[in-house]
Amino acid sequence: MEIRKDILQEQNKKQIQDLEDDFSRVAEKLTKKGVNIQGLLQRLQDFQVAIPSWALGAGGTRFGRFGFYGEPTSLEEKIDDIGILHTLTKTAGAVSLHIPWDIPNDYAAIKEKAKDHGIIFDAVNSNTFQDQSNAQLSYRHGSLSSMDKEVRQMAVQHNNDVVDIGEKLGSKSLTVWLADGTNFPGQRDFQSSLLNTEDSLKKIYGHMPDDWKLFIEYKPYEPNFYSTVIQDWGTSFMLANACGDRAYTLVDLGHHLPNTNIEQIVATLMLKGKLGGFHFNDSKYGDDDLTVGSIKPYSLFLIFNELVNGMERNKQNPELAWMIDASHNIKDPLEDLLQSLEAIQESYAKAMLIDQESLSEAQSKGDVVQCQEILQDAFRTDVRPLLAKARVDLGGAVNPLKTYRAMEVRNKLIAERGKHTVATGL
Ligand code: PSV
Ligand code: MN
Ligand code: MN
Repeated sequence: MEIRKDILQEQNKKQIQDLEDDFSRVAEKLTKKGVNIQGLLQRLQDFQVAIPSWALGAGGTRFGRFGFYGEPTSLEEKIDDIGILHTLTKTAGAVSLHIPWDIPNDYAAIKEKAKDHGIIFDAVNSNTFQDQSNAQLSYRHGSLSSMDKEVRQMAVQHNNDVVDIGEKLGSKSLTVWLADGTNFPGQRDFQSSLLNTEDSLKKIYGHMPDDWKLFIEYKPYEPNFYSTVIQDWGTSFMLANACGDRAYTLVDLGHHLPNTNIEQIVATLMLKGKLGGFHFNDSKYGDDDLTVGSIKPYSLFLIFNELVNGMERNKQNPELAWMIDASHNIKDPLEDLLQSLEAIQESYAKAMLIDQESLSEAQSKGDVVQCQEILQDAFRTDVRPLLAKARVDLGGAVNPLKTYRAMEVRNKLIAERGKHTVATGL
């Protein structure tokens, strides 16, 4: 299934006049406020978000899985799905693979396919939260943190293998998310678990090529419910520092206890030059992995404010690896990802509209009311015509979701792949 450019343009034609009208209105208003519209469009066009291979099928819950129809069953088909997203949005130009789910059969062919779609290979993810069918040992009692040296060695070796696979594809980073932890007090010694983890991560870091980065993800709970070895940003930060300059903390929006001030964590990590990766999703309670911006759009905007600010101010922080980390069992996964991509760009655009100069002035005067006015003025701006303009200028769709539906993409995928296909993933 391919999005034909001529059909896309046909769809665009029906909506282009409305877009031009809406765009001129916002652009005129913002220009009067001193916004550089061309610069803003350029930044939107440059912003590429990796799609995780596991988000292309319907995700499971702890209680079961309702598959979605026409899911991709091979890495090739997953890349094709991302190709669909990228053609429509022009902002999904990367894929993040999860090994062993996505081991390529033919490296040259898969690279060629990705290239054809304009997709690069972003961070590769390792998996030590499941036992593989041919495994000699089990991760039941932990992986990189295990008390058993041989289990730790197996987990380190797996991560090294993932790096080698990523290397062949042109990836430049490894993301480690550890499920290691305990369900009951007294189950394991905290200090030994942490020391073992540090030691294992250092070994993996040592195996990475010199131009690679290591991203260390944290999460307070789940799958373990009493303790998690890398439970918070402080632990991740500490481990990253222990590994070296090219090790960073990765913030996943869903990996915080309710009401955590994520924007402040972002600011602190960027100040220290240690924020390396970012996983977008939304949640009400925990690691819900819901559509970006569907529950707390204002929080996302405040987080983006710190990200934009940090990208400007903290040159000590590297360029970030952006990824959507979501997975559903209800929506069409591609429609969901289109919604997430739009929400990300929307928040990014709004954050770029914040009048930072006036904000600092109001802050220095202690004018709290004005500070809030400045933030909310940006947040309340309807930036959707700017996003549409940015992608249309690159050949994307005026309205990706509308076009996806008008083209009956899912039905075509079902016709090609069959109805009851199941993608590998979470
Ligand atoms: C598990 O919480 C998780 O959602 C992490 O966020 C990882 O990034 C992802 O799975 C893939 O391993
Ligand atoms: Mn994640
Ligand atoms: Mn997660």
